[in-house]
Amino acid sequence: MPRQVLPGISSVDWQPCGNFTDIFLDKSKNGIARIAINRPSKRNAFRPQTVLELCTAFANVRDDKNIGVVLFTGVGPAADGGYAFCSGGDQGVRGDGGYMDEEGVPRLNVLDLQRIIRSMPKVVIALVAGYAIGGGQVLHLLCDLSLASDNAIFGQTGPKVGSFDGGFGAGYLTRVVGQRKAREIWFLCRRYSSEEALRMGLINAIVPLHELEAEGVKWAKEILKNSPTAIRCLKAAFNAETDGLAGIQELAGHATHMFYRTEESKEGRNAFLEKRSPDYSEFDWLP
Ligand code: S0N
Repeated sequence: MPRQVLPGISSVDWQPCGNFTDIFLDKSKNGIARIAINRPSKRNAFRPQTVLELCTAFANVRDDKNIGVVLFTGVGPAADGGYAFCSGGDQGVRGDGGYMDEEGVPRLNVLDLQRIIRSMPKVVIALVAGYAIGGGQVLHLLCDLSLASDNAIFGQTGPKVGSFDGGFGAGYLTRVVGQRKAREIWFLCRRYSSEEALRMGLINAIVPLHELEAEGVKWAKEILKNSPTAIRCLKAAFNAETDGLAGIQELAGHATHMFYRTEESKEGRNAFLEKRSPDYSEFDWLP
């Protein structure tokens, strides 16, 4: 029996992977992975250990050539009935210089996680049930697509709790919802319903809570019918529009990756190994 992450019936025979304390990583046989923060009693707030495990799970999925789409979510409901995708950094372990790990080292390692989600050449779909607040709202923002249940609530608390995310959390949010709305979200720290989130372009669709995972699986299956290389390059292209040289590096890396597979590129490698001059004469200078 696959472990339950969200309410509702899932059509996927999830296989548990890895040995984690704060998260679940499950994979299906048909190209989908599911990563879930498993701290419902804390509204799925992340501590350094949670982020470390999320980085490990996302890196695992990135390196798995059988996986094309990741569903990213939070386990719910909590014992008190509350739901959250993620409520941001765990304020209980926030020290003077960051979030304290087991060794007492202050960390902001969620920034590493943000970059992994953004740059991995697979599609990440956020499934938001309940709160996506603070650093949790930023994590949801960085996913390629976002499906929210009708009970989802989005917002920032940074200026209330003495923090802010001036990276993707402000800059990329502005690209998604525009300058006026982004400033409103951060300056006023209001909460927004899924209808409001849909209207401002923060999410792709609203789904009844009990159908959220099934809808995520449906979207994943549609994506998986398409060309992995086209999707990979498109994701990098969307990132390149905002991410400067780091974004161009991603897109160019994919181009090099594809070039390696051509006869033209192989001629250069073969000539070097055979200690001769390369002969590119059969390759056209196409317009
Ligand atoms: C999520 C909220 C709205 C849920 O309210 P609700 O349903 O009424 O439940 P509660 O009773 O409030 O909560 C249930 C239990 O969960 C605990 N809890 C909830 N959120 C957190 C949290 N973030 N940290 C620790 N514990 C949490 C509650 O304490 C409660 O437990 P008990 O019953 O034991 O008391 C509501 O809970 C809420 O508003 N939560 C806080 C949201 C928040 O302010 N989050 C932090 C925002 N900041 C960040 O995320 C920082 C991000 C970051 O790391 C970063 C990244 C880049 C650059 C900078 C930073 C930076 O450090 O700022």
